[in-house]
Amino acid sequence: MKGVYLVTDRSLCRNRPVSEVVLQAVRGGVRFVQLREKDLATRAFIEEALAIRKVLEPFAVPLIINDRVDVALAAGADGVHLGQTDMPYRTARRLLGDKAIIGLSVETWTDVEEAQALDVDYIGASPVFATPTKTDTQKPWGLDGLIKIKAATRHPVVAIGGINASNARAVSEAGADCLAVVSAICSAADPAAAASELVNLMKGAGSESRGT
Ligand code: TZP
Ligand code: MG
Repeated sequence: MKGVYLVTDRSLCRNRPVSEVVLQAVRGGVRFVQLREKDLATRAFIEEALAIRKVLEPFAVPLIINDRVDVALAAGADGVHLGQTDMPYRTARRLLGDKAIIGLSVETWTDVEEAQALDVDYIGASPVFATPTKTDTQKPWGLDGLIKIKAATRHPVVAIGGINASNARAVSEAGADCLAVVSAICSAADPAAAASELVNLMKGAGSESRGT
């Protein structure tokens, strides 16, 4: 896993449909999309997931569903992202199969250690920085925490929380394989441009043209 990872939040999309923001984001180079819906009824969530899946298909960008294994199955999504109080990883794997992408949030050092025994596809270091987008979090990892996680884990690391163009490079250099963002893309006037800026800020991206 490598690249910019969009996590959606309809309330931050400035009255634009989530599908429109997702389309712009993948045009700008986003490589993974997680549909995160905390308030939608199950049926509406499935319908939304099917619509986003259609948007992503031509780009071969995987659709990952936040929390809900049932919605992922019903919509034929590519995987799920699980928090520490969601369905246990092994149960989700059994239900979704070997090919599914399953990510797991790590909020404490114990979470990082326990994830070593699980064949998750990535761990989500959450949050890297404090963010108004999600306030019910544990203590932010900071760049130091991220470096420590990267050194200890056998899994790809997806960093999330307070990431934007001003810190993307530093987060990437601290070892994040993916930069996961909500507001930096969802709330941007031009989500494609915002995505493309983040892509270019990732370690190794465009290094020749920047002369670094
Ligand atoms: N999980 C940890 S922080 C966060 C989530 C879903 C929100 C990140 O939002 P933003 O706007 O990119 O800081
Ligand atoms: Mg969750």
